[in-house]
Amino acid sequence: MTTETILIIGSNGQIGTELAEVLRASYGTDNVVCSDLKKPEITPGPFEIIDIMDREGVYTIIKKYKVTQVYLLAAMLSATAEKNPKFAWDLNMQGLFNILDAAKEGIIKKVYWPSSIAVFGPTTPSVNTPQYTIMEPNTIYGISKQAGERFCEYYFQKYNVDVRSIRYPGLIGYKSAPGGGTTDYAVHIYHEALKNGKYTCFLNEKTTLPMMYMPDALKATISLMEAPAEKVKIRSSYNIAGMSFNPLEITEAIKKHIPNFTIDFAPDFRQAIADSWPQSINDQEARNDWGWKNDFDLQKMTDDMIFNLKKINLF
Ligand code: NAD
Ligand code: AKB
Repeated sequence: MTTETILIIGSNGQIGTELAEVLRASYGTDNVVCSDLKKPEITPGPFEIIDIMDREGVYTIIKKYKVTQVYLLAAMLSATAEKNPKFAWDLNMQGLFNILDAAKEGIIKKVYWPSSIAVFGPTTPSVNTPQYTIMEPNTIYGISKQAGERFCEYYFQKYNVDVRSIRYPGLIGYKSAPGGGTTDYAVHIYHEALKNGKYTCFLNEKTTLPMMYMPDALKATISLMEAPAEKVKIRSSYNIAGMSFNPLEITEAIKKHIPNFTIDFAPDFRQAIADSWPQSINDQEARNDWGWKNDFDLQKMTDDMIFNLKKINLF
């Protein structure tokens, strides 16, 4: 029987919706408490309204459930953050401090906090980007993630806080909607392909970005959290890679199922964000340290996305 009680903060979002399912399947429904700013219509297990900015409120819920691990997913993503940089910085940083401090004070044992490929910037080598390299992000989201990584490592070194983190690429899944990122097109494209047979992409055709199918991201997250502490050698955040593609390549993969599917392009402000990010990621450290290995490439993900979206939405 598990002795862990897990709190997911930001559980209504793209990752949280799916992470709650897999954590509950493995740790038991009642041992995983979900939380967000609003209560969703369906709550298959314990749910609490939490504003991550409200330190007292967060501590009250942690104590109420005797929480041992927190997965902190509440944040503002790259595209939305550019529209409200000050608020994004406050949310992304204060939220992290509230949880790192709870761990420092010993009221929780383990923290998961996701970083992003957005920590890299235009001066980073963009192909096969290594774990350790130049990092000069020029988006507020990337700046907050880079600062967050530095604080995670600092709290580990100074206060022995067991914090673990992954630099996710753009995540793609069929169970939940993306929440305001630059890579969101790679989810929308499947829905539009099935609904309308065409899609207008907000990035140009040559924009190659690192991406990952949600089952791989969930597998990585849980493997890292369950790895023995001595195997987690990086306490800032780990590079992980799944696949890399541009809008034309995902179009070709979709056309294997929907031959008449067409795409056109109307790049907007998100193009500059995408242009500042790497095209592909080197994840050797994650593979060596805790055995990370992806399962999905572009075509395998596309086959699964289309199969499941058809099943769910009856397109
Ligand atoms: P999302 O925007 O879909 O979900 C975030 C959730 O946080 C939302 O449900 C929102 O209501 C909640 N939230 C916002 N403000 C809050 C507050 N003050 N208190 C409590 N909850 C609040 O985001 P996501 O895609 O699920 O991402 C989760 C984390 O993973 C973020 O840190 C994000 O930066 C990171 N990440 C995501 C991706 C991706 O492609 N989805 C890639 C890299 C990193
Ligand atoms: C975004 O586009 O903001 C996210 C990310 C890669 O961090 N999907």
